[in-house]
Amino acid sequence: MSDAPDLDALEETARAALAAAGDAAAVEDWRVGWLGRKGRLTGVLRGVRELPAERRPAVGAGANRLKLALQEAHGERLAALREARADEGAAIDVTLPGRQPPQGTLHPITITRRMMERTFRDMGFDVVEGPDVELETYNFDRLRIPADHPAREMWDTIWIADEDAGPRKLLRTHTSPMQIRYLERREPPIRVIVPGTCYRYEAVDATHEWMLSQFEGLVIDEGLSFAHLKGTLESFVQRLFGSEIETRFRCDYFPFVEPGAELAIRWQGDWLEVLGCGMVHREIIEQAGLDSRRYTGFAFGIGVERVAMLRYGVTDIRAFYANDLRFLERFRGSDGSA
Ligand code: FA5
Repeated sequence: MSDAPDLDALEETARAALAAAGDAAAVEDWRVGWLGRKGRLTGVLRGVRELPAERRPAVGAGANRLKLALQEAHGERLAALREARADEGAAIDVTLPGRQPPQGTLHPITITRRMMERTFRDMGFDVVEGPDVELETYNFDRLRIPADHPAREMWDTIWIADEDAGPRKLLRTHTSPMQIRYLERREPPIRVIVPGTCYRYEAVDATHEWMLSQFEGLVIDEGLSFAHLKGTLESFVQRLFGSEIETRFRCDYFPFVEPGAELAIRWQGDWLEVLGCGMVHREIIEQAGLDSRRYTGFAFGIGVERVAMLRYGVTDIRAFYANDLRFLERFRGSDGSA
């Protein structure tokens, strides 16, 4: 015949073991060890039937009460552990070192644009921008390039398909349309630059991209001559590349200037054309309602990618827009200051 179990001692042992279970896995082990099919308390309950008949009801009832109490304690322990874990997640350890998110770098063309813009601002130029989607008339006709003019072939054009029969639109092939737009709104003296992206339907090679950036320059005042044009552009180039830089002016043709020229810079033993320029054509000045005997001026269009190639020693223009991070990483730390 078995002795009646000491239920108080059992409860104390079980509760101490439960309090020592530090995580969900340990609590589960405790549950199996005490309340499972082969658990200690289950064994006690099974042993009740071997007790003398007169003791069975009291011990049986006590063991059942203990089972319920331990089941309740088990639930409470699990809830307490869950709460502690949630608190841990919410806590912020302010002593941990900060984490720096990955940082990008400025694109070399953005750096070059900013540097060029700063240089022109220092020389007293205003800065304005114009639309990338342009009307045919500003990009060509009003620059003295009518539809049947052979000079249109100088700019292979990306046209905007438009169902309407309205004026034809295109992606501007150069920033020169802003000469006309600016002259519509402003009176001389004018000294302005227009940075902007241009688009050409042309074959790409080491010095030609189909998408390029230009800086248009327009200066109109009384008494300006080709000497002012040369002086301004040489001064700009020297500020950018130093006074040792070798430059070459040659005659060139653009319908909206007369005379016209190109400026090239010595580059890897060869000449790289960086800009087109000239004295603003008399008709363009008259078209703006100005007296061309009183006002004269000059204009230029500089290729930003070409300037960037020279400045950074880049031998293939296509590298700028190929999105190769190893190339772009080289410009980390540059800030565009001249
Ligand atoms: C023009 O676009 C004229 N609008 C420039 C101008 C303005 C002349 C004002 C007179 C007065 P051109 O097509 O040559 O000209 O381009 C000017 C400059 O842009 C070039 O010297 C070159 O630096 C750059 N450029 C031209 N085409 C490309 C190209 N496909 N890829 C990269 N840069 C180019």
